Amino acid sequence: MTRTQVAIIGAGPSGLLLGQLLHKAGIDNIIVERQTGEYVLGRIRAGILEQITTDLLREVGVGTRLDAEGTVHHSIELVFAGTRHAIDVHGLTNGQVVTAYGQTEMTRDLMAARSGASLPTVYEAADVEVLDYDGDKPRVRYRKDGQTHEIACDFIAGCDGFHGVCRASVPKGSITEFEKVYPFGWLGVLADVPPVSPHAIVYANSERGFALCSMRSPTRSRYYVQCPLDDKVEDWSDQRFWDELRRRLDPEMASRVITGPTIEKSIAPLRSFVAEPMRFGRMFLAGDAAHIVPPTGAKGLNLAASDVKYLSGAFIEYYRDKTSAGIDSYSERCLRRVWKAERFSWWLTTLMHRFPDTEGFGQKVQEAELDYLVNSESLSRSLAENYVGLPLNFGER
Ligand code: RFL
Ligand code: PHB
Repeated sequence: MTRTQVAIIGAGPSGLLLGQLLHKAGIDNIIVERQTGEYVLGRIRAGILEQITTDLLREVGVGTRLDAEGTVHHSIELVFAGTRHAIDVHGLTNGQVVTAYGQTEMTRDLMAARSGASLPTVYEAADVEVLDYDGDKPRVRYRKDGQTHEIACDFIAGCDGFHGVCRASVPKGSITEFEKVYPFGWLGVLADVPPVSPHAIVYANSERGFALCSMRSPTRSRYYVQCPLDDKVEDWSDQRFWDELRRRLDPEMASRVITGPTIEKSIAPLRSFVAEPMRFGRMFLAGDAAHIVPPTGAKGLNLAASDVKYLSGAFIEYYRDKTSAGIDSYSERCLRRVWKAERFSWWLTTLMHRFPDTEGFGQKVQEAELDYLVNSESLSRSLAENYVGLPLNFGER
């Protein structure tokens, strides 16, 4: 049987970042991942990193490419009722910014750092099981190459995403789940075309539904439009996508959209979800394994980063200072921050999307709220400070 201090399930952003933070603190860890590394890298997802997340990446030594290739955004733009308004995020938050850097790129950098330091990662681990985390000697069991393997550890970190095995292994009576499923999805495309706005991320409310324009680099763009949940990617030719996107923007911006062949197209459902608590004996959930936000607020990946910051701190305190205070407060600390991001993401989703009952009145109320928001410094600041991410110790005494 192999032994390690922390067995991490999942090599997504939370598992990889946690592994790196622990390694920097001299804590052994093994990552067990169901997929291949290429598969993990093939998932096109998030793009917007809060300063907390970029600081963590630099802290673990993977900031070089981020600093060279990431694009710093000082503002976001809101489009509604055929007009466009900038929110000066930088100015409203004492100089804070967000950085556009694809989740794929961040994952690639973390994987390279991990293999560069010869840290163990088991890819293509089948039938992963988390065992005995209620007691003192947790274990992880999996199958690979026709054989059963076991890892003995002090702690298990469940970084295995929404469909992972860790949360699913907890008895139903010990966990409470809160969920809201939205009656629409996002159709996203990636294309090697210059972004419509190199300076801002554009969020559009329109009578035809929501649209989002995000730059990944000066030559690569990510666009989304709200679509019915039962739509299939095959229903959306490139031409149909670009036409629909333009119809949802203000006329001047629509005329500036540069189109081209798409290199990825996918539909994602929108969901809010929180599981409480995030600790079960010696097993800790982090990232999407514990909570999901609709992507409107760009918070999912950033919450994964703040969870593992708290969790690595708790493990460091346990091994170095011989105290379990951080471990004991992990769930409560995370959930406080998680629920604020849940609230923000739900609010922005509700404000920007067309719901089945939006109709004339609902549309007018959304436009009135947006008009109030862009003209009220206090509301604009509230949006901006949530967008860049609340401080890690926000509200703590
Ligand atoms: P992940 O990325 O799902 O990784 C979990 C890993 O665990 C593996 N796994 C298992 N391994 C072993 N045994 C098992 N039984 C396993 N089951 C699963 C999986 O293969 C996988 O490799 O979770 P993690 O690390 O917590 O990271 C979370 C982020 O991926 C997620 O929150 C973001 O992508 C959300 N998100 C966004 N977040 C942002 O902060 N900013 C954004 O701009 C943003 N945009 C987005 C998004 C998510 C989107 N989609 C498709 C859901 C845009 C979209 C469209
Ligand atoms: C992205 O670039 O994929 C992106 C940007 C902002 C969001 C969600 C996704 O709110």
